[in-house]
Amino acid sequence: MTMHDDMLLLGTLGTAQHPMGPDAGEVELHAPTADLDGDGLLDTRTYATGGTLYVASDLDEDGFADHITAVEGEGGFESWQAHRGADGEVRWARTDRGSL
Ligand SMILES: [Ca+2]
Repeated sequence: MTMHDDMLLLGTLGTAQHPMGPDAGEVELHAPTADLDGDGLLDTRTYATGGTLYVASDLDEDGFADHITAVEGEGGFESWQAHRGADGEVRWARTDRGSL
């Protein structure tokens, strides 16, 4: 992970100004390191910022994350899925939450 990628994510997530949520907006995914769906293409990477670990996946390979799971230091997690609305804006819907 490079500092540059960290700064890109910090610009969109994990700060008080931009918490993960319905209006988090598009999240660019650079240099994925894992193949989550097993199709042979790298689609997923993790980021740690502000005490939270984010697992971000770009399953349709458009360069933007489609799924994000955020795991907090206390073990709580939330999973989110991106949807593009008729207005072209990306919004995130929480699909799961719980505790590890
Ligand atoms: Ca995508």
